[in-house]
Amino acid sequence: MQKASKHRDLLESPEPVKRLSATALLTSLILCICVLSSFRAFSMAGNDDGPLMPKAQNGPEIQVHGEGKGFGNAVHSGMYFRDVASQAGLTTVPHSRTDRRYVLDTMAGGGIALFDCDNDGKLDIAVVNDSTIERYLAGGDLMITLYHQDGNSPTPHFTDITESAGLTTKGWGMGIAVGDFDNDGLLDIYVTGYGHDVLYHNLGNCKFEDVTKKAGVAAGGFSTGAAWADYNRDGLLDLFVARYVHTDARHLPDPGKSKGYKGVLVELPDSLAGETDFLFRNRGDGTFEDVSERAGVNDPHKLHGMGVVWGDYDDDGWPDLFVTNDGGWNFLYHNKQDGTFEEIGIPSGTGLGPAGQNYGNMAADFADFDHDGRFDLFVTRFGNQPASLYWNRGNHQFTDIADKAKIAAPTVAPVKWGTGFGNFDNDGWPDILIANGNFSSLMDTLRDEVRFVEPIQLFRNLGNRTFEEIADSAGINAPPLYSRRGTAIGDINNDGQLDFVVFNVNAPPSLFINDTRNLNHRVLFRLIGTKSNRAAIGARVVVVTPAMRQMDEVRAGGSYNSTNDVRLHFGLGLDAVMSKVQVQWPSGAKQEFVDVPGDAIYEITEGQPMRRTAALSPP
Ligand SMILES: [Ca+2]
Ligand SMILES: [Ca+2]
Ligand SMILES: [Ca+2]
Ligand SMILES: [Ca+2]
Repeated sequence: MQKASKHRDLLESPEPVKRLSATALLTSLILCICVLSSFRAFSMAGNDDGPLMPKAQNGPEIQVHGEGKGFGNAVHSGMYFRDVASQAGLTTVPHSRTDRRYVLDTMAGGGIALFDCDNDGKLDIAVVNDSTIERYLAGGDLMITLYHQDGNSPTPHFTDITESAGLTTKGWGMGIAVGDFDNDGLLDIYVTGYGHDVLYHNLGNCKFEDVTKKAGVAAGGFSTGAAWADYNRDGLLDLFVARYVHTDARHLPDPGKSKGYKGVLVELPDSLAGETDFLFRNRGDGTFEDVSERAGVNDPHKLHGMGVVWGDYDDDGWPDLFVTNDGGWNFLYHNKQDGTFEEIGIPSGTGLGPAGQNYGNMAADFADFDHDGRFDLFVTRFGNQPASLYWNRGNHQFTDIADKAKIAAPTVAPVKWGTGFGNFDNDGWPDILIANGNFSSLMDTLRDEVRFVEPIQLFRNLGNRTFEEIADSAGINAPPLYSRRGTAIGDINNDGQLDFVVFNVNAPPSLFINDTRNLNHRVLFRLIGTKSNRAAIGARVVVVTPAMRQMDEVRAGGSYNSTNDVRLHFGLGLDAVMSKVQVQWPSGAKQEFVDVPGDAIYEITEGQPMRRTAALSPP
């Protein structure tokens, strides 16, 4: 009964829809009259089964709506991590600096990708390289560093293979999205950056070719977050790219002539004009078509785009798109199933802060953190602004419950960048990782400002829609600390426990290996599409155990300009066997497996039996 009253309590939180509507209108007036018109359109659509309530044609029938169920029977011992980056060979130092003055250098760099570049079953690591204005003007730096995992010892080992891999295009990198655009079974790399982006085609054995020109996806300007998804469900991955502000590296303003920030001479993005965003439709012949405008996702308001994540938040089988904007409302693009999207950020409740604030949004991730069968959304932000946990109430409506969930207060102060849901202790409840750090070491001259180097935060999901911050006790903030940016989550040493890599400004990345010891079972699924896109981006898996029902989707791009392991990981608590595993493929095909033992890594090829590719040692 306690559960039911908690649920009711959330539903009855003080008139979230009405309050948001009023603030939405106010903000809209200030921002742009266009928002007002989209708000009206939504209000009208809400009265009938209009464009916001599409009927699924080949959509999923997997529905697991119900109450969040508390802890179930999982074991909760402390989590523990070790940063093993230097022992593991992650030692390449980027060309960068910390005393950043211009928007261009305060915002550049940040992306991390975890992906298997040669299909040997072990995750490799791509780090987006930073640069400096001087180096960029002299031709720039290699856009990424690729570390190949080549060790078999208990501690993983990597070697920098960037040059031999052919990843030699220079520029100034920002973000990374990994997906198999040509369905050849090899993951390809898209790197965003200032000036131009790069598409690297994977030729096999971690060798790559720059195919940007032929593909037509250079974008230009100042690209930030990017992510792959098959938005029109033709079996080919398409690519969304957000862009930030217009700035010219050759004609930067004199920061001495701006008022700076509290006396520190830094350029701030608020006064800069923004740039539009791109959606590139995959034609299937190695080229892409810019469909941004036709699809309604080109951002004519030119808000300052940052993070990008795809997720089917309304369970209609069509991938929707969330884009965070810095100093503007977030875009929630609902996929209308006809090649177009409807932007419902503000009316859905995901556009603004809990009281309608227009925040400096950074990164976002989807997960059904409370097991009610709907994907919720987490958003990180600039300093002095709380993170938001947008709880999905269904019917395209979200409520920010970060305060009740005990996430708002601890996240107010730091400048928050990378984030991701991951079940780090295998209890089945997705936890939340946040990487922090102020934008320039020049901020350290101000007494009351958050530091350039800030602790990482890890919020353990308590299973009752509240969280507890445990990063320090989990060893994550053992020195040395860095100014953090992007995060990528995945099981790097294939032991069934989620590890993560964090981008550090002006230093090699950190590699946090998860050494948590408990009795919880777990499972990983690698999905391979046949009719669907081969990397199975957008495939949904529902895992049912006696204690709980969980779900997740395969994504290719998220966090702050980063990409997590495409394998789906589930903690199973004390249940060693999954009574049901359901797969909903982007093609519309469905598969169901029963009585599947945990403690294994499985491969599921669309339309074929599940195959165990590795056993995990008993917990
Ligand atoms: Ca490929
Ligand atoms: Ca959808
Ligand atoms: Ca949920
Ligand atoms: Ca691991």
